[in-house]
Amino acid sequence: MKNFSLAAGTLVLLASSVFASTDYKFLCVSAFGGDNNSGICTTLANQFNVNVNSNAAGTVDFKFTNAVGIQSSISEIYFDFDSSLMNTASIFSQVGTDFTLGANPPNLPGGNNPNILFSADEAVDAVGNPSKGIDTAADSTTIRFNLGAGKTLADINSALAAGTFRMGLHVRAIGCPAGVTGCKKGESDSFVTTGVVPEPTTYAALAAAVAGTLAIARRRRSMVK
Ligand SMILES: [Ca+2]
Ligand SMILES: [Ca+2]
Repeated sequence: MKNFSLAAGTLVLLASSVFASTDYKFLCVSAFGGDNNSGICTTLANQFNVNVNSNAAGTVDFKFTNAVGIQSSISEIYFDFDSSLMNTASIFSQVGTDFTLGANPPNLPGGNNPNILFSADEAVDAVGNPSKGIDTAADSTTIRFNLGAGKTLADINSALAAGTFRMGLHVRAIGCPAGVTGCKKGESDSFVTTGVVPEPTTYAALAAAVAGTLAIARRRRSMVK
C-alpha cells in the first residue's frame, strides 16, 4: 500500500510537468447558434491561440496570439471561471498591444446566448484603434492570475478540459481575404475555448511517465520481497 501511494505521488508530479505548457484553440460562437457577423468566423477561429503556463510559483499565465493571416484584431479577452480556481488578474506583459483591465462590454458579445452562457468574471480591453489589440503575428498579450488556495496548473487544465473554465475573445476589424465570398469587411465576431484535445506528443509523454512510474513501483515491490 505504501508503495502504491508513493507511485501515485510520483505520477502526479510527472503529470504536472507533462502539462507545463498547453496551447488551446478557439471556436467561433456561431458553432453554438451564435452570430457569424463576418461570414468567415469559423475559418478565422483557426488563427487564435492561448498558451497556458505557470512561469512563477502560485500563478498562471495566459499568452494570447493571433497568427495573422486574415486581418483581425483581438480587442477584448474574457475569462469565465470559478473564483476558487484563480483570482487577481494583471496584465503581465504585452507586445504590440495596449490592453487595460476591465472591458466594455463587460461580457463576451453573444455570450448570453442560451447555448453559450458565458458570464465573464474578469476581462481585458484594448480600447481604440484596432492596432492596440492583437492584430499582427508578432503581437502577444499575457494575462497573469494568482492560483486559488491549493490549486495548481493541473487544476487549470482540468477545468479548461471540462469546460468549467472558458476564455472568450471578441475580435474586431475583420478583413476579407481576396476571393472569399460571403465575407463582410470590418465586422466583429466572438470566440470561446472548448474542452482541450491534448497534442499527440502530450499523450506520448504522459504514457512514458506512467510506464516509468509503474516500473519504479515494480522495482520497489520486488525490493520489499
Ligand atoms: Ca462566470
Ligand atoms: Ca497591435
